[in-house]
Amino acid sequence: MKLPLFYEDIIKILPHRYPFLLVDRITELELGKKATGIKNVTVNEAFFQGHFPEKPIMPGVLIVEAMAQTGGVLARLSVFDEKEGFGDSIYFMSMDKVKFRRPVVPGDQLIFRVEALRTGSKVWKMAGKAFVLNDLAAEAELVATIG
Ligand code: BDE
Repeated sequence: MKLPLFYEDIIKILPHRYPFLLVDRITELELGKKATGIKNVTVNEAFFQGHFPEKPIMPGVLIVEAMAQTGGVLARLSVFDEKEGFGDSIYFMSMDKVKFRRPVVPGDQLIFRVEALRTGSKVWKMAGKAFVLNDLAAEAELVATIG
């Protein structure tokens, strides 16, 4: 697969659209193993209108959502089959050990690193970390089911 994956590629893999598509680019991908995604956070994000009107901070739950979307790209491409095409939809079933380590603000570039901990045809467990430069902004373990 030719990297990076751009917006036009990502919308063929994920069903998410504005204002809920939260990964701009996939820069690294090892099928069945790990992926790196990027989101450039600007002051124009819809969610900054309300979170918070005088103090723009990216909602931590959306950082985890963006991390999960990066994991969704990894899982969906990993179960791609020459004959069958993409696997069925991916649904996230649980998230554990979620930590918000530092605020994410306009101008930050978020880098999501997602690693598969356990893979299968039905259940995927992934570890995700969201960085701004070298600072850990959030982390979580994500469990998704395919089908
Ligand atoms: C958020 C996530 C992880 N670590 C730190 C933070 C954080 O600094 N949140 N700050 C929220 C915040 C909200 C409003 Br309203 C406000 O006026 C200010 Br002064 C804040 O720091």
